[in-house]
Amino acid sequence: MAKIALITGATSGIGKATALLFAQHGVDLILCGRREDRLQELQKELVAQVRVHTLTFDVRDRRAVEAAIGSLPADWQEVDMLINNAGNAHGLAPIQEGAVDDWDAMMDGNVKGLLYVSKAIIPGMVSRRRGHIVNIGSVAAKEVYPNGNVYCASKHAVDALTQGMRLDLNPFGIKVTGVHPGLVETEFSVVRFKGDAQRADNVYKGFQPLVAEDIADVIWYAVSRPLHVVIGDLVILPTAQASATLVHKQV
Ligand code: NDP
Ligand code: 8X3
Repeated sequence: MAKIALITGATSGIGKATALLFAQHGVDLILCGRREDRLQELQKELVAQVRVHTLTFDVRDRRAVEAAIGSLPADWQEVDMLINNAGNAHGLAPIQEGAVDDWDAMMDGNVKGLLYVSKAIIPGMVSRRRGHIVNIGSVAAKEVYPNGNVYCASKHAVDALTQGMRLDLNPFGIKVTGVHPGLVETEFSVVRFKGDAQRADNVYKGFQPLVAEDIADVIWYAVSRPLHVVIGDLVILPTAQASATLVHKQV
């Protein structure tokens, strides 16, 4: 029987690329996001390859998360792989100038949203004594950069939760992996800069950034290891990037 993966943030970027790659490997997919039109488009594209079920919800809305995952039909409930990918940065400002709404969006989405989804999936994995959780952190989970304050805090929390999950779920044979990308050209910066495409483009000028497929590749590598192997933690950077703050750009 095909394995089942639930991917949050499947409407774009890393989540979408992961869905496309998993489908090539015959993994049945539960695709989640807020933009229902995109989920339906992706479902149409993939349904010839694998079974696809879509769930439209905002990860920040605890009741919506519970209702959506609680609504899964019986033949979708045994989730083998949870890819906690949904998340974004909102704004890039010094702490004294940051917008509280942006802080709420990041802490509620990147941290609490990941927890709500995990809470809905983990009990089934525990009772089956198997499963794999992949949390998408960031280089911002490992380092703090100027003006990144709350986004970095949210991703440091993801890193801590990844480690905590690995400890607590260890007796049940559940694998937990942290995937921490550097600069990946997706819709991420357009969201961070609130639709300012020019400013977003500038982030990736002068060097070759990662693309979403690079990270999907790493996620697939992690989930396709033999049963006795867990990839604990991976940082993936573009070759031009040495740290959160050092990127070699050609001017
Ligand atoms: P995108 O903006 O392209 O994708 C973000 C995805 O998350 C979308 O599918 C979006 O779906 C979903 N999402 C965001 N907020 C919510 C929410 N409140 N509820 C439900 N879904 C939500 O960015 P990326 O693909 O780059 O980002 C994916 C993950 O990778 C994020 O966690 C990000 O922090 C992380 N990351 C990104 C890096 C980069 O440089 N791009 C580097 C390191 C980590 P929808 O809007 O339809 O709800
Ligand atoms: C996304 C990469 O450097 O903008 O997590 O934080 S960065």
